[in-house]
Amino acid sequence: MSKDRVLSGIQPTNGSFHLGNYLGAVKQWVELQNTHDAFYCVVDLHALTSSPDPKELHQNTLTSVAQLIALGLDPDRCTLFVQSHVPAHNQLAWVMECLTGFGEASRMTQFKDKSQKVGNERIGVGVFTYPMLMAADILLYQANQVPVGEDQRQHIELTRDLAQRFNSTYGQTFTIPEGYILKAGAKIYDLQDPTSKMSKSADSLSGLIEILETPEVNTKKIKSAVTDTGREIKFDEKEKPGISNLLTIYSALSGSKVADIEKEFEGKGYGDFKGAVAEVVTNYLAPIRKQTLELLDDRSHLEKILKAGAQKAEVVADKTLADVYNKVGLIPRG
Ligand code: ATP
Ligand code: LTN
Repeated sequence: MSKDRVLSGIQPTNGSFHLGNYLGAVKQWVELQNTHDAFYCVVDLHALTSSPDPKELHQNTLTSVAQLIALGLDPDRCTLFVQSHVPAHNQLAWVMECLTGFGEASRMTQFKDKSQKVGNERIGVGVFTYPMLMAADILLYQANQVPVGEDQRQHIELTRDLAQRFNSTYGQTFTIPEGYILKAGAKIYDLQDPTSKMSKSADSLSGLIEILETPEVNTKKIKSAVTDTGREIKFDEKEKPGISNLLTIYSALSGSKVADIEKEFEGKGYGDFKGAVAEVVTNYLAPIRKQTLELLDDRSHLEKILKAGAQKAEVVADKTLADVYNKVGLIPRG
């Protein structure tokens, strides 16, 4: 029996991923490459919607690829590629845009939030069509599952609607994908504001644990994380969001159960616990940071991996695109 297929993407919008990106998304990608036919892309075209500096986008795309490999993606066991290297993504996106209602696209909360922030005159049309490009990313590969965070649920729903609409208008073409969305436990919160998620777009970096940050800086951030009143190390998201967040992080990276960690720290104070969390985090991240920097030093090796990834991806993507073009009535070039 052939394996189910998964596809996911991550934007190269920052120099470093943070612990939320890893525990909420990339860790699942690493596990899924063992059981699924997995396609993962760095979605550089999506990143253009936030008008990044060209040099930064270029470097962040390479840094993202290097980090994904250092975090455990194995280019021999999954297809790792850069979105803009496979032109079929844009080509299918146009077909998806022609299939989407204006009202339907206007209801996407990510678009609504961003357009409210900057206003209709300044919001780019790319932010509006972002979900149709994402639908193309997924549908080109006939993915069965899409591992993403909760914030992407609405985009997956739209993708499913578009796939169903296309199939019923033009005949069976696309696999209908499902979101592979983790439960609340995998959400990591800001160290300074443990009620908001750890996010690249937070106002301050002090609540963010970045994968590529030095151990000294990450230790300092963890030691100054906001904690709660009382002195018990106990998981209680309502009353103790700060300590609960640190327990989630400690548990995810050490493999110990939360209950066992609570026992281990019985009678000890927040200071001891934070020191232990800092140690687990920095020990976990040290080899990842080292390998990322080594990979970035060997540009031609990275480029080789990306070339092979794009070639593998293109075979699947071009087949779907040709089928779509044929079904909607475009004549083949011959
Ligand atoms: P921004 O907050 O600026 O939108 P981000 O930090 O959320 O950026 P994305 O590139 O949008 O990063 O997300 C990449 C993946 O990481 C997504 O699947 C997303 O759901 C997941 N993710 C992001 N932040 C967290 C978090 N704090 N906890 C768990 N998962 C997260
Ligand atoms: N919108 C997603 C990134 C993304 C994606 C995709 C995720 C772009 N294309 C295809 C899964 C499948 C985000 O912001 N996290």
